[in-house]
Amino acid sequence: MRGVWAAFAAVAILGAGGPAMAAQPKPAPQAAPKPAPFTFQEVMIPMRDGVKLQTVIMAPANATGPLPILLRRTPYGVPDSAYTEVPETLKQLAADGYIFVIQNLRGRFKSEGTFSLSEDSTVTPGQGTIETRDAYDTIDWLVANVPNNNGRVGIYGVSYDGYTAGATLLGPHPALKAVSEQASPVDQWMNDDDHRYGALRLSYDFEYAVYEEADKNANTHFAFDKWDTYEWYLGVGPLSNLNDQHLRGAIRYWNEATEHPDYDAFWKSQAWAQTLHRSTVPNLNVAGFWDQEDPWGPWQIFRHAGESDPDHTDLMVAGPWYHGGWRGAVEMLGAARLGQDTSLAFRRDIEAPFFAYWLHDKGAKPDYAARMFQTGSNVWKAYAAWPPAEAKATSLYFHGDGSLSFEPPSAAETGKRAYVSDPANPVPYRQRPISPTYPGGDWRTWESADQRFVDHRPDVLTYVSAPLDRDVEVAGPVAAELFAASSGTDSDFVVKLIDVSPENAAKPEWIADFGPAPGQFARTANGYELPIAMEVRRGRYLESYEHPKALTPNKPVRWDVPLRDRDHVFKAGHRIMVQVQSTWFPLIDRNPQTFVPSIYAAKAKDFQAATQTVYSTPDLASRIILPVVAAGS
Ligand code: PG9
Repeated sequence: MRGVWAAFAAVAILGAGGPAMAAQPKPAPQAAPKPAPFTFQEVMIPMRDGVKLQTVIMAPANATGPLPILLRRTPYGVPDSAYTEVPETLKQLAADGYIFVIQNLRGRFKSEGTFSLSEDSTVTPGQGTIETRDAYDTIDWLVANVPNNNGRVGIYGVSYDGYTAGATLLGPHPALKAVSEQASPVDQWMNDDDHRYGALRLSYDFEYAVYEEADKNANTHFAFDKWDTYEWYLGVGPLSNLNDQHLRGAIRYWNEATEHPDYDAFWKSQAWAQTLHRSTVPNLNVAGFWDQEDPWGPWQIFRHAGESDPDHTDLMVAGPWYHGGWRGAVEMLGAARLGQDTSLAFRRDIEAPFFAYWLHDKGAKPDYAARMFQTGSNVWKAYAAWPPAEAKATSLYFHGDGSLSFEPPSAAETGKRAYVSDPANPVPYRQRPISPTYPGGDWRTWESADQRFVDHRPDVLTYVSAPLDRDVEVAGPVAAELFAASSGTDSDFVVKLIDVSPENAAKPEWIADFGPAPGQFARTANGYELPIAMEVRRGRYLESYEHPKALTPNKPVRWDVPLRDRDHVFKAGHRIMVQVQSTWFPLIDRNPQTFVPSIYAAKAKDFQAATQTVYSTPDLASRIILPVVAAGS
């Protein structure tokens, strides 16, 4: 999420004065400078153990009475001067009047203490995490020391900042009245940034560990000597070479991740949301359906806090967003126009009213359990409960001829299809060249990229339906149940659920400057293969996350692939597609396809090609399970 906050920092730095200029002709008289919208103060706030945290306080310069405090806690750095104008992404909140407080986490930048990614989310029973306690102490100090505050505090933030917001729910200060965690991770082995059900998110985990832990005073990009990281990671060979040849043991989080391949106490002690069992403070949980980093955590927090929520203060919002997209201006998804700035709508109609109600006594208490921007139909929906009761689990079956239909396979059909998965030639997760994660700027939208770029590969199986004769509305948790075998003793299966636009759906259009990378991207909706859900499962963890087990070669078994919550309409005339593959590189590290005690210690000889077979017989009926809302319900 660093992009959005980095932009804030850039505004602040430019506001502080640009480079020295050579002598210039006398400037023409200028209009008087606009009054600064915020006052600025930097303080070091003491925590209970004496560690002091660098904190900036920006109060509206024109405040006429006491205001609530909106806190954001971050590992990415705080502004070094006041916003010279209200950032676009805060305008809707700022209109109600807040004292904005931003704090660096312990061990980051000028904040004292040490920072470790793993220790930071480790739970101490009964006390939450370090961030639960530091937020408590910070709020205690703020309400006692910030002039003209009204005694109420809200906390919000995206991603890491979202985690620090979410962790307050484990032990909130009495002055904390509203929390909006946005894209918070909750369990880095099970899902989100670092792994997916134990499969390592290689490029993200490696590059983020360096980003955060290489230097206390900076966010550090690993210095690749190739722009196409697909080629770079492939050239590294077995994963142990990353430490042997590059990091040399200097990055603690990378060492820990590779020393703990399985779901052991190290990871379980960081699964902080498992200890949340009630809605302690009104909480607005926000997720992006196309979030390429933390799409899963907010749903877990919503579900855990919802275990006891008598006052209906546990809320869920999701929309057509990449990681943090709701703080940007998302008007498109892939090649589809959404008909509005969905991010602005969220901030104006959902986020600002949520905080205004709990911190200003303004407006009405939110009366929904969930708000979703439903894609396909492209409308905002309000749900009294999530998942909606009217959605019924409906099977979409694979067939041996490559088709997909709501009819189960018959005994007369060819009941299987196969391909060879070769770790020496893995399927790229997005079109090459695959730039380094953050600096390239194209990382944030890869999950909505057209999947035609892999259609031609012999190691990608495609199943596709006939054009739909009616809309298929899907609202709730989606899953795949794959019956598949590998000739190896370990293996991965990746399942992608795709919405295929009809040909001639729209005139080809050129969209200038989509994203921060300069240049133009040609995009057309015609035949666009838009991923709706994608996930990976690793064979060694099918039976147990704690105790990996070898697969029996060529024996078909069931692969349950959770595809998370969705709210999407496959429109009449569109087709539904599924792609199945066994590599997704370098997003996911290569499975050697030979069972070894730890993949992170696998040797070059362990990486072997394997024949992968996907079944679609009456007994081994591979399917996607869709929560379909019946027309008219
Ligand atoms: N996805 C980032 C992150 C959060 C928490 C832990 C590790 C990484 C982020 O954008 O902050």
